[in-house]
Amino acid sequence: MPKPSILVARRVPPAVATRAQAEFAAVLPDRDLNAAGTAVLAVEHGVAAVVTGPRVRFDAASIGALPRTVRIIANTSVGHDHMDVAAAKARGIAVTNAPDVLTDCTADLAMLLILAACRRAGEYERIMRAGWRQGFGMPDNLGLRPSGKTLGILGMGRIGRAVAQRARGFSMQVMYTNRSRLPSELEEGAEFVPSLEALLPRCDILSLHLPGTPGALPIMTRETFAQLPRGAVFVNTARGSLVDEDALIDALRSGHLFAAGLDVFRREPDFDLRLNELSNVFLTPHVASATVETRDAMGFRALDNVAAVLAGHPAIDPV
Ligand code: 8YV
Repeated sequence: MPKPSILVARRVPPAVATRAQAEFAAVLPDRDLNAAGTAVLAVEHGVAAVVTGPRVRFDAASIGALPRTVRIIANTSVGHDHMDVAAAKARGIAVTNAPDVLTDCTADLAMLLILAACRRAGEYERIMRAGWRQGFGMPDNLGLRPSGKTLGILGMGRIGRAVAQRARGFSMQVMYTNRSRLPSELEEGAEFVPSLEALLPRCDILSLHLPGTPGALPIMTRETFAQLPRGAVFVNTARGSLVDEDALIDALRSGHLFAAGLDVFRREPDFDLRLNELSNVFLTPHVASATVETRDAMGFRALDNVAAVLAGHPAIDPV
């Protein structure tokens, strides 16, 4: 029986490409394709599956442009807010994501941003790269001690819990809010706070771990930033759409926020360049999952989903 034809529409690590070619008749362009480019190649090759990721917006029209041969769109990401899942389902296309495999790396990056923002890692690094000659004035350049601080986690799913687990190693007090309280064995020692309004005033540091919801209003606004205590630190490894960036920039400029650590932005990759003018932000280019091990695992998870669906089984990670 001929191997089913699939389109891997984003660059994947060599091990993932090798497996795709071994198991499928895989079309592997050497660049990330946008939705239109994906449709062109999917039609040309009559593929049964598309592997893609969160940088590519698949709205109803882009899904409608895919050929009828497509049975699954497998995302290498856990997030699927870039995709009109209902439109795909209406067309009989399964949509999957890649949960679990990036939990640890995303939590690691959240900790990195917490530490970097508190300890002013970006500023210090820039001082070194400038030759360290300019005056380094105590006490104006002091950071904050993360140990012993109260960390608020907004969204206590897999990644939120992994952050709570790590924060305990830094002797932080961890509080969280979530749609509902978790069973105590999943709470990682964190205290449940029933609402955002109750959580925010208690946070020295706030870290977001909610999924993005297409079209939803941001949860971090002028009002919610104002509910954080003056001098709080804000971290986002979840989605830029959760944040009103004008409000964030104003809170950083005014000193209401001591600092922020940001991996995700409302517009990517052409993020708001006013952030670059602020010394109290530590920025990374949406790389929470970007390790050798995790990117392999994300690609393999997408291929596992493709293999399941094309073999007539239910998807492993349906969304
Ligand atoms: C991205 C992510 O896939 O999984 C998600 O939802 O946002 C990330 O893992 C990755 O950073 C590449 O864009």
